[in-house]
Amino acid sequence: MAGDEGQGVRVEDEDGIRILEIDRPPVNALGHGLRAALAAAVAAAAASPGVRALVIAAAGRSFPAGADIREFGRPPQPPLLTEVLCAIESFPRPVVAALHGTALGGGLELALAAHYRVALATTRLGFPEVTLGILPGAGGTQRTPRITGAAAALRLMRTGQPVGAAEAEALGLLDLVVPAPGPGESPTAAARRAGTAFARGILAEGLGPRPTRERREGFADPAAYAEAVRAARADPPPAHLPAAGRITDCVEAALLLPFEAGLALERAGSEDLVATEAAQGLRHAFLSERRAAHVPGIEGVAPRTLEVLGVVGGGLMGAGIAAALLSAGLGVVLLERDGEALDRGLARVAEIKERAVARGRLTEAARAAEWSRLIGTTDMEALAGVDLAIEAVFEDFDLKARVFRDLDRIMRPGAVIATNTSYLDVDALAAATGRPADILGLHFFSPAHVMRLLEVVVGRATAPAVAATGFALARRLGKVAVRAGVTDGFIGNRILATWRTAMDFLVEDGASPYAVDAALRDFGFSLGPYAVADLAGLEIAWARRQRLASARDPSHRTVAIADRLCERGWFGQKTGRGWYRHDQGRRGAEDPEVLALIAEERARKGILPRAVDPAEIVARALAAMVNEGARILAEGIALRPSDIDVVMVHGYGYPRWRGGPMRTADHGGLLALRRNLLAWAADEPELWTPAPLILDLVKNGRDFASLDAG
Ligand code: 3H9
Repeated sequence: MAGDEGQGVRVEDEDGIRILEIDRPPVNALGHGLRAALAAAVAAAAASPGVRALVIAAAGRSFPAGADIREFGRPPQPPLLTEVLCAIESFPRPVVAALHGTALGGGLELALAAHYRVALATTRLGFPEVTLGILPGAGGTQRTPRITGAAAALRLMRTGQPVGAAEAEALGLLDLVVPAPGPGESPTAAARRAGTAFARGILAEGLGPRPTRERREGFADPAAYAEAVRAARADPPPAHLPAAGRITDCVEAALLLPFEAGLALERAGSEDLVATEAAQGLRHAFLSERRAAHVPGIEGVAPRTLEVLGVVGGGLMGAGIAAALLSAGLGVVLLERDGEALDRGLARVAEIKERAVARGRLTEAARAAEWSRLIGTTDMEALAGVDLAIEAVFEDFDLKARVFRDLDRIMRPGAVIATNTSYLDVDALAAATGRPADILGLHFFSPAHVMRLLEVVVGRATAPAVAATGFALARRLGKVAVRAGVTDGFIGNRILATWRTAMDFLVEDGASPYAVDAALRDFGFSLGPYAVADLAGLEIAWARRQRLASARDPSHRTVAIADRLCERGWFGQKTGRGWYRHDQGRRGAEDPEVLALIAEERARKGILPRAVDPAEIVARALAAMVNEGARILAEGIALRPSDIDVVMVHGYGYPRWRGGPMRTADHGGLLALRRNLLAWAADEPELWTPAPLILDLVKNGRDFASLDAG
């Protein structure tokens, strides 16, 4: 953006020290305009003989959080970040970087191009590039190991996990860590002050520039260096995620090649990787998650205050929700119908916390603090004072409506009532109360303390502040929230139902459920749909099929195999049998009796099984998801295609590196999708008739991504 030229860097002088303060909200991403401004400011400082030292700091919440991800995949606009950083490194007088917030990716590379680094104790530093399918492309792979050696550099860059300031100091990445400021001073001002004081000290000591490219501490033990590279090579990433391998090559090159040649290798790696399908998909996933947080109509609307929340039902779901709320620092009142059920519910919460302690994710003291915020009760009146109550009782409309009526009677005006239903009509539940504007759906995914997705189901009457409260709660819980409208199954479960129908048709036609799961695992799902069904339990979908049976068009094809399993009491893992046998190990073994039962069903319907190859399984799974996704979009149930992608990645194990089904459809071309749908619709029109939106997009030469922007 040419209009950005010269903007984003504030220049101030203090006793011969020039302070460059980067100011590009929200996270000071190093986009083109900012790079140009920084390059110009550095050049101007170099040409000013009165400037004895340079301090690079940042305004707002953070030192740069990296390159501007939105620019990736477009033609690079000069100056390149790596060029700007080389200019900083060769600055003729000392350069100090003053860090606060999150110095990530290109931001950390900027810090490493400075000669000295100072940080607030609360700063997080890291190279998350690998999570975007790329490598640190502005000298990070060459400068970092010169300071830390190969093992730490590889760990930082291949895992993408950030480290705190103390660890970064121990690795040699920071020269000084200063305490975070008290309430009287902003982190920005504190970091700037620390950086300037450090620069003054350097000048007083007569120290000069210390270019990282000339440092050698990290090369002190070449054998250990080579061993770390060898160990990384012995742990190769999957073929579709090549970034970690290229990072290893670059770190190896740092020791073996001159600095400039190492930079050239890094540059080539960066250019190759940014164009890979994985990098495109991961970038799409990152940006989609952020976009999902922007919901028209509630932007800028203040959420209601949340301090103590009620959870109705201490089953697996309710206990998981309670555990998540406690982790977020909230108070929880857990309600069960009798003492025994309450004991079981509390024991479930305790077990979750016990596992967290055993894994070192929670200290004993923190657990005790969390436990003191939890009240278990069998008296509904105990929910009178909560700010928001989430019902997580059995999936039955009448039961949930009764709970809603009771909550409505007891809870104070202005308090929010939420349902965790997976399928039921949130508008009808709201109508059971006298406060429909205060009702919403909060659809957690199981296990609720682990899964990051939350569908915020906004009903016809839900007030904007109540919807905003759902999003605020998700943020507090560290979850990714997606707005969904009211429909059977909302976004995710409605797509799942269609996708499962398509797979059930294939199984009845000749594929085995195990072949379906294997094909989708090879595509990148962590689990196939039948393994997931066993994990979640088959009974909820069974109840739903029974509920919808009377409304079903009798001319439509139905597959009864899952009903046959349920009739035998095979509900999945919890009963030891489902699609798989679970008596020998967690993963489940293929079950010849299930295959026999499928064969019986085929015979009953006179279906001659046909061969189904993995490519067809994947093509039909994807087409079913995308076709249903397109209908959901047209109905306004999902706001944008990328929201559907977020739901499928975070709630259903869709491979993140592919971005999501709508993106995969764009990638493969909507024309090919339309061709498949039309061909399959000839036999099964109720499932495969293309959604009008897909036909429209194809006709106008557009793709789903073109709808994301709006
Ligand atoms: C890189 O640096 C490559 C280099 O090696 C150089 C190669 C040549 N770009 O997450 P939030 C936006 S790769 C553009 O909600 P939080 C985000 O979209 C990069 N925009 O806040 C959102 O916008 P909006 C390596 C970015 O407090 C807003 O900032 N760096 C970028 O929960 C707030 O974001 C990374 O991978 C960006 N780099 O978390 C770090 N980052 O308000 C990626 C953020 O319009 N970023 N935005 O919706 C993060 O991990 C988190 O955003 C962060 C803040 C921890 C910084």
